[in-house]
Amino acid sequence: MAKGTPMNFIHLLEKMSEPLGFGLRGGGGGNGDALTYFYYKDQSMMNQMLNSESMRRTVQMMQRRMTQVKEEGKINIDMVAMEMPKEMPNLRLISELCPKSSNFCYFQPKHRQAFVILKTIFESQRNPDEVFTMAGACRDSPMINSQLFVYALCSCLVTRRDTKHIPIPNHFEVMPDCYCTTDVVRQATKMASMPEMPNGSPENKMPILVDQNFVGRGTDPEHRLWYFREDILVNSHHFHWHIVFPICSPKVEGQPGYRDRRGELFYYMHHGMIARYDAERLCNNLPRARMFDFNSLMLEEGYFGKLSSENSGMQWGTRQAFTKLTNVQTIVGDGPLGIRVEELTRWRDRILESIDIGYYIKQEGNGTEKRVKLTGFNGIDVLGDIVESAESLTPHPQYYGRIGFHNMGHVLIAGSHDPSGKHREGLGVMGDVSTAMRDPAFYRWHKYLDHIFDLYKQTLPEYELDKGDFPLVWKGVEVVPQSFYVKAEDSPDKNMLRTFWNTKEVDLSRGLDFRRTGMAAMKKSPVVGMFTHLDHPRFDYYLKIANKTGKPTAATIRIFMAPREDENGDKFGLDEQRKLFFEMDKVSKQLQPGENEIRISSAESSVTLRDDNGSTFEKLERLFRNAKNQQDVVEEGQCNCGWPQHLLLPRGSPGGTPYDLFVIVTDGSQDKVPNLDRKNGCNSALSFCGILNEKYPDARPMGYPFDRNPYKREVMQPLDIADPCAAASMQVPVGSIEDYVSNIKNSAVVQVSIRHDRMMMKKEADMGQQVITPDGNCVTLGDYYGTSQRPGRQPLPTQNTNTGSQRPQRPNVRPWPQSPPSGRNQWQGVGGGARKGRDYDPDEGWEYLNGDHY
Ligand code: CUO
Repeated sequence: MAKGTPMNFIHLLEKMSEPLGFGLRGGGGGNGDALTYFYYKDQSMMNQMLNSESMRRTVQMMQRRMTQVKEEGKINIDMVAMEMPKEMPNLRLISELCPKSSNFCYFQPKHRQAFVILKTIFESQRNPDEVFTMAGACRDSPMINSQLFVYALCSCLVTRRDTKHIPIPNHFEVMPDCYCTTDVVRQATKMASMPEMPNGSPENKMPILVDQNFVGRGTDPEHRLWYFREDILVNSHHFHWHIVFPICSPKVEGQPGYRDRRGELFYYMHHGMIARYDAERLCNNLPRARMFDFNSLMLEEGYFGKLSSENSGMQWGTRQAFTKLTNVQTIVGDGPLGIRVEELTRWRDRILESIDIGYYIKQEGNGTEKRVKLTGFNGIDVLGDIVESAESLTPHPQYYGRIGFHNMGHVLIAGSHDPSGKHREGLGVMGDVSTAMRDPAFYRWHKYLDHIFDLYKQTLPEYELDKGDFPLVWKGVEVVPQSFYVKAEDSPDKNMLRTFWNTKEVDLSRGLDFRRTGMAAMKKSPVVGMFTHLDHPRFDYYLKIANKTGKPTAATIRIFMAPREDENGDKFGLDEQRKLFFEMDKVSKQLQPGENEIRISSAESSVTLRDDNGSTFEKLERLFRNAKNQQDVVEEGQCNCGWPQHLLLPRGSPGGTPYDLFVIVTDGSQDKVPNLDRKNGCNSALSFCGILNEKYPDARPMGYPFDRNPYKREVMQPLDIADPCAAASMQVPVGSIEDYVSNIKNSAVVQVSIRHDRMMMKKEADMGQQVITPDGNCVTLGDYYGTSQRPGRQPLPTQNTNTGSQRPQRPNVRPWPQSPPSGRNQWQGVGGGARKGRDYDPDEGWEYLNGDHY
């Protein structure tokens, strides 16, 4: 029987820190579904996989028990035998490069080498069954780091043509320890070890509150952005993107894993993150992010993530504010590294020089070098590879850096808190793609990279109205004046959008190592975490497009948004604002002659995940169980790539923040990419993720038209101050977005207001929901957030004094049992009361700290 099934592959990604033989996997597909138990087919394999006698005994005990349970028919169990591959490679080198218990760092050169080797081993198998057998043997091997295994297997699955249809589960379910603070992980482990209450008891499903706000206090203004930086889906999107577009992608078209316009997409996807972050900062009364300063080398913001790695057992490194970047000599567990700031600076200078002279240096196969023009359509793609990047992609590893300029910045920042390794501290969160976006330093570093890309873009000619590269005006097609607007589903008003807080529940039990044995191994209910996140009601864009060409024609509708006002409340000039425009949607439409009424739903945005919960284990298991054929599974392929739908809009502010919403309609026949198979795979988040193993589905430069300077127009300028009559016509860039669209009839702009609703949760009922705090208390959500009187309605106090907080007391706090009950009504607890010393007001970044008002 085939073993390389989608279901078996995703089971390999469950409970990564325990061997396969320790327990059951799966069971999310519905009542009566089979759970899966993987067992070693023979003793010699077990001996190779498990180097401890106690582990072997545990596995033997579990195997006997599972066989017995299956025979008794109490639980439906699929028994899958694990075999050694016919040719098992020597994994020692991988183990030396990335020891099993170290904290895997995607950007660290040695770890990356280990990643490439392991991924290549998986990719070189002949069919999915062989990949599964090899992956099964590597997964439990004492040589293989489990974080590394997840990266290598996921990246292989999306690369191989015969496995690319297999959807990858959410990384926050695979590795919850990268997304949940240590106290949450500890509480989840406690709850998992308790037997279940009788069927149907609500206690079984009571979620643990995952309070991302916990990472800092409102006394730090940067903490206002916690909901963006700590968002689980933002971080898992970042992980997934880097898995689909790994550093080791081949550069030759046609090779497995080749990614069309990969370097450009690196620029564009990260540019979108930075633009969104700046939009978020401005509406939180914070200045736009400043780029990393190569003169001072200072990281002005600190970061204390409170994350620990299950695999290494270490805390992720933390960093004090005003830490200066310095050479990273060694990383605990990985030996000497010797990464030098001076090299980073040298590579930076070479990149900037290449941009200035318009040529880059390419190393030929025979070791010679040549200068190649860095211009035109492909220039940004090459530059993206140079900036990011690694040996396989960069045109000259020695000249631009074997490690990659961008990657080296990540490692230097991740190691900046203990650069000599004398404190034996683990790497900081900047070392991994699933955690990097939590750190404010990420935005400084990527803002610098974005600046480099923009310097290059400024060397290119502007898009002109009706000539040159990709002219802006599409003759015969117009957006009908005043027809463009946006409207939320719950609002009668046009161009008024709203954001609020919402919660999302995530199954933590698939990823954490609960070591369930005995009865607890049969536990059915998941251990659920509840995250708070920004959200908005769905909205639609409306516009009318007049097609005066007299025939049906294909069009692309491109929608962007940007903050309208700067830090001082002044309206942005287009020269600055163009860098802040972030893509909201890109849609292909067939226009009929005459007037076409268009309505576009925000729920199907080209930048967001199609399903905002991503590919949960449970959802995938249900999909695989119910799939009649492979095509049903194919539909889900790559759907985990994409910006979270719930963060499509910036937060706005309680009084409303103005944004400019821009649309341009371009000629679909010129946007079309030849030989593109759009039917293949999941068409979600095309703008940021493309189509797996296909051409990028847009012929224009990414970010068009705001990736280049605005077009110029003719104005009369005085030539001589002494003679005001002496004037001449001069070309100057258009100054505002309104001026910009005034000459492009196939475009329009409207002003939109985004109001942030202080109401805590989308549904009042949510505020009454019982949750368990990470320190083990059972409370209602309303009590936890201090709004118990009228859930979700009562504004939080706006001032506080040292003599007494106005914040409502938290009634009804009762301890969650810390020990298993001996009978149904004998739950007992020793909880220590609700958390003290912090309160929750995400609106203004205020925090009420033991009576002190910030
Ligand atoms: Cu995505 Cu620096 O590339 O993190």
